[in-house]
Amino acid sequence: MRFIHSVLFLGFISMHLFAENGHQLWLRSGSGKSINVVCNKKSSTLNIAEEELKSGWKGQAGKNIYLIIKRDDLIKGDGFILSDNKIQANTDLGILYGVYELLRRQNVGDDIKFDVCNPAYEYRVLNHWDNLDGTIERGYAGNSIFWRDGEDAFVVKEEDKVLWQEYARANASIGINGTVLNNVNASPEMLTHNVLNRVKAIADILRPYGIKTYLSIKFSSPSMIGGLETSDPFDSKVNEWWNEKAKEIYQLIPDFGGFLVKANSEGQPGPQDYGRTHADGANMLADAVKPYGGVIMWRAFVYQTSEEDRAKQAYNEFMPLDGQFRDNVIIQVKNGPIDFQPREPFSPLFGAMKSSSIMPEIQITQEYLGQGIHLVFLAPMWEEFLKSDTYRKGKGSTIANCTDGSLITQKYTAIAGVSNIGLDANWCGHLFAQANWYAFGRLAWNNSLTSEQIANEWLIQTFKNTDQKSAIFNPDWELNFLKPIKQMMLDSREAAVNYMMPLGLHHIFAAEEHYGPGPWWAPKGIRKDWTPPYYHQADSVGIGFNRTATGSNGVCQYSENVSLLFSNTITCPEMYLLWFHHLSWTYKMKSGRTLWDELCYRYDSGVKQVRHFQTVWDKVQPYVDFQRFFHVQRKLREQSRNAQLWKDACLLYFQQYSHLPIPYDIERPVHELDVIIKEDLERH
Ligand code: BDP
Repeated sequence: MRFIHSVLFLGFISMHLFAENGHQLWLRSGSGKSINVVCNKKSSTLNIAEEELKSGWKGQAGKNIYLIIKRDDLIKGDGFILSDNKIQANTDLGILYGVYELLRRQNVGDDIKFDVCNPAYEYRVLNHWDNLDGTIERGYAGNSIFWRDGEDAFVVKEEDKVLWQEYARANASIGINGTVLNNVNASPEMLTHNVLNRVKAIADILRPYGIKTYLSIKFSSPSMIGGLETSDPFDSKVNEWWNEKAKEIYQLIPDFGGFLVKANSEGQPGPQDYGRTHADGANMLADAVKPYGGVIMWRAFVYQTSEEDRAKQAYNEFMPLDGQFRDNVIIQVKNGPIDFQPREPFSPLFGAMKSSSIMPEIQITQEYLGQGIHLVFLAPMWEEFLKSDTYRKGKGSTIANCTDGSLITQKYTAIAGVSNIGLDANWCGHLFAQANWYAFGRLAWNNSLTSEQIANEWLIQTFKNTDQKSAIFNPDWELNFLKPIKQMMLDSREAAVNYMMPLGLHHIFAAEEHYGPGPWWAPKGIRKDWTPPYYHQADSVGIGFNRTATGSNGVCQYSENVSLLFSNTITCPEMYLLWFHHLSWTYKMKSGRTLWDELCYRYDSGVKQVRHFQTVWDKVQPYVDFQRFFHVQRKLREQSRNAQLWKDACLLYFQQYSHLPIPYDIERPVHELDVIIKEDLERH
């Protein structure tokens, strides 16, 4: 009876907390106290800085705050020096970033003391995979905020501008300073007049917030829309076409960032179609944007043949070209050698290319991590990646150090994140997916932040009630909300790895939608390296992809220390074991269990973790408004059902090869393998 009573009581409280749809993101801190802002310059960016301070100030009422543009050698790029009553920067944008940092510290309760804050990467760029018809490739939060189909496709409406401004503000508040407005699988139409005019309209709104616009281009644009017979980078007319196109764009958008290019990858055209190299193609474009200060972000996501281990191909293609790229080309490399899997070791290109600027590309949208349904906080994955040691210059040559200019000088330092933003009221589909957008920006600014710090900041800004009147509903908020929910976020990525593909398994999804389990999925006629059996290699002996010297020898692409580490089953971290080794079902794991048993326990623990997240979330109901509470509750229920399906599907499927029992202290599968497969085939 008491229990029912308290459930009703908790329900009652949360119904009365103000409903929120999540649109305000982490910027919902409410009104501030009075403040006196003194600034030695005027500009639209500085106006924003001043307004933000005036509306969000949480410090002492009536205080004087000085915004000072004055060069200081301690400040790099758009960095700033923060102190109790002063923000100093070399640029207007530095001041704006300083203001956001000051307000964040006030909201989060961090110290505001003398601090020099410089960005880790100079270019901190979102990649939108948005199509001109408004759909988004791998988007799980509604249609594009930039593009739409129909008669009004190119009309710039008031509501568009409002949204773009909110978007710009959110990005600036976490230090993002660039955005690629369209899909890497680019339409040639992107470079036509109407579209470029709309790009200009977007750029005009983003500019005061310090966000530059970039476009993905189709390499064959000269022949597709320019009326030329070829798009060969060695053809002078083709060069001329790109030069003219660059001129046209820069006339509209003087601070245009440059082009992002996916070439000779997954069927996209590229220089190799004309017998030229990636460097030839990239250099032609680099020359076109060079006079205006533009850059080319050239993607290394290539795997042309299905004969060679896919994990080796980017390295094989790009290493011989090292040193041949113009200095305004940046090679954009996905974190792992395959494709944004729940867990991958780092791509061997990091720390290997010696004479090219290299930038990491990470995926914010959760294509392979439960999409808009699963609660998966990605900062731990990115932290793991950034801290991976390449041994490029001995121990401690982390990816972070190798890419941010601190260990190796690069002409440009940059990082890209594939966006998870769409027209959904809460921007990201899942409320907690906002934390991934937030984490990307924060890590791009400071790549040594911990996941714990980021989760802490995000949770306080997103959920804490700053409204005095609701303070009554916040007793022990830190203990009862912040602590358990932060822990849930920090555990969520490992949970997903556990119930999807533990111990180094990868790419065992059903079909191309990359959502549910499909270790069996291998339709006739499809490229082998698009099918899960290619990756898990399960047979009567064991499971895993042998990338050691006795297999594809993918390990040899890493530096010697790393290669030795991964090659040896004893030293290879268990999280990568089946990525590098094909091992027998009875192989002894560090836990003392057999590989088969360990696999079963991992899948089972993943399911248990999600079930636990449900309880954790239900318990915080008194601290969350009903709209956001029920939104997350429903998503977690679906995630639980999915996790169970992953476990059952994978264990029952692999059991056909291992012929071993699922340990008896593990809960039995509740689905039938034949039914799962049948339903899967019907769907795809
Ligand atoms: C894969 C996606 C595909 C993208 C491709 C890419 O499945 O939709 O076009 O990456 O990054 O992850 O180019």
